Amino acid sequence: KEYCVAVTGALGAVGQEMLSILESRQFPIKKLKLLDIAENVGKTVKFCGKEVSVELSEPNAFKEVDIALFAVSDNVSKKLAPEAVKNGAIVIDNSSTWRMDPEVPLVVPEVNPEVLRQHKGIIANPNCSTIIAMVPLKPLHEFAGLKRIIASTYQAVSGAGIAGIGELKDQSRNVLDNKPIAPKVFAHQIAFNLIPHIDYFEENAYTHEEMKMFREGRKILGLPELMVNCTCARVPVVRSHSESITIETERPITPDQAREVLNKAPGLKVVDRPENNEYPMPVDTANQDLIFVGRIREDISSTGNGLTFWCCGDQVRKGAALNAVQIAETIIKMELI
Ligand code: 11C
Repeated sequence: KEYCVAVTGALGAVGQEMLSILESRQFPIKKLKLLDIAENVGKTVKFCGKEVSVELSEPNAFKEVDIALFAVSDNVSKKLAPEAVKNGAIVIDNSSTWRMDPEVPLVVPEVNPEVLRQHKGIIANPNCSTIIAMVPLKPLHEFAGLKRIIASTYQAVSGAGIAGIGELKDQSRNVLDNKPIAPKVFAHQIAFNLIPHIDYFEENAYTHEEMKMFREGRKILGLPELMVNCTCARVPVVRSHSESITIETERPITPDQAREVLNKAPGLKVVDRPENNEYPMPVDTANQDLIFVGRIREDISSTGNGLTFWCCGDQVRKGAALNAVQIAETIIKMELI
């Protein structure tokens, strides 16, 4: 069977990546609709060798749509997603608007596909750094039972969209040429620096990005009591987020056991040969589908069962566009459409 698929926000960084993934994975598309804001209407995008025109993203555009992939802002999603559902589409939404809504499944297909059965039209795609952490954490949880997570993220500028990449490149040139810089996308200079601040500060002094790992992680893993402490930093890397993760588990797990478990789990590649200087790095995971995991070792500070590892993943692909397309593939496979 083939489906009418809409990509909303088709000209943005995530929308463009969604299109390239739909094409490369030969998603069963009967008709493709590209939707975007008024100023982009009429522009064309090549898909499977044909030029497709961008139409206005508005409720009536979803009339014949089976699956709508949303890569739009929170405000647009809040208004438009319910309208798309009313018009008969299943919405897979990349914004943060619906993620914590108890009626909305929050899904990483390798981790919790079963919750898709409860969908009522809108399905939420988690935050990119959360997705990247969940893929290795799930199999470790199944083996040893997660009690606590301490994570530090090193997030690429493309997490802030195409403008973030431009700012890093321009600033890098200007700093090297001793020219003045004027940060716009980020609160401070990002070239030759890092910024321990992503999204706004909440009342508890953690950033909203850090609390996404806490709240979304608990929901995805189905562990409402899980202890999560996260620090998120923006680093001068163009693409792919990296994360240092330490876990405390109910039952013991050795680094060898962890490697074995992670080697067998879906969506992962273990790259862990420190003797050959082999470990995951963002330059190696950019444009890759898998999350790379390495530096797997005992947490030598732990009083219980502690394990530490490092992972990297392309946040535009697995952290956003690919995960959304995989959700669409999963709802088809589970016959939920
Ligand atoms: C970043 N994680 O790297 C953000 C981008 O909630 O979907 C995605 C924000 C979100 O800046």
